[in-house]
Amino acid sequence: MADLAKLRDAVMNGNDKGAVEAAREALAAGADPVSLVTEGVTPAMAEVGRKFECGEAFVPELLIAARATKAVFEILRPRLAQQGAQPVGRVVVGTVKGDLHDIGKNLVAAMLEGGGFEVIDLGVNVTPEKFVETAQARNAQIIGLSALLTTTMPAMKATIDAVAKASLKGKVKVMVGGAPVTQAFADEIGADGYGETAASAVGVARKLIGK
Ligand code: B1M
Repeated sequence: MADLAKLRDAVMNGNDKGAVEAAREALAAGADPVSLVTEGVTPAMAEVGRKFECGEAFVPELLIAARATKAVFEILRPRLAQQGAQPVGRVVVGTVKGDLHDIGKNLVAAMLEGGGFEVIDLGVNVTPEKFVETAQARNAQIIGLSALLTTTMPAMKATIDAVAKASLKGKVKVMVGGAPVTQAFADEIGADGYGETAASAVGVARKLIGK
């Protein structure tokens, strides 16, 4: 049984080299790459977020923890992808226009890859038009939108409207998530699916394409 406490501590302390080393050790000890996400990186980032909200951590701590998370994902991504043989579907993911938060979105992208999806990650601050153009050009079945700010949640509705305007409604399903997003909001804006966590996003995406 791999010890993921070292990974969690390294991510929380923003120690990117230590986090990569702990991740490599856990993988060498036989840990499932998905468990490094669900039991390592995710709870560590949740704790950093909690400390920030209590005034026990500040922006620099958040940024170095995010950097450590990214470093771990560089080595996890290919392993997560390896777990699924044929892609079950293709998803375009990104953080919506005006929003620069990408930690949750990166976790979702990695979990989807681990769940067998081919993921096209457009990054942050993505316009509705860019989501639609990419989904069309790459023949994706799902667009996955992440938002962390209440002020950027309307960009989710704008993206759903852009999908409809391009006559893709029903052909390309839109799935939404992020801390301020709820099932009720997803229903209100006409999203096809809502994922509360990165782990649950995989099941939602599979359901959307009938897999
Ligand atoms: Co910002 N920030 N931030 N921030 N930040 C929040 C979101 C905030 C709640 C903090 C607070 O004030 N309490 C607040 C928003 C308030 C609101 O809108 N009501 C806030 C603010 C105000 C801001 C700025 C405006 C601050 C400023 O400049 N004055 C600014 C905005 C910049 C911008 O985007 N334009 C800003 C900036 C930043 C940093 C750059 C410093 C940094 C981001 C670094 C980065 O992402 N690279 C940052 C951070 C880290 C946070 C907090 C502390 C943590 C967010 C996070 O990464 N959580 C956050 C407070 C908090 O949430 N505790 C806060 C961990 C992550 C794993 O969770 O993203 O929720 P989350 O993802 C989860 C689920 O939501 C779900 O899966 C993930 C894992 O289970 N999920 C999906 C996410 N997307 C999904 C998509 C799906 C399905 C599931 O389907 C497609």
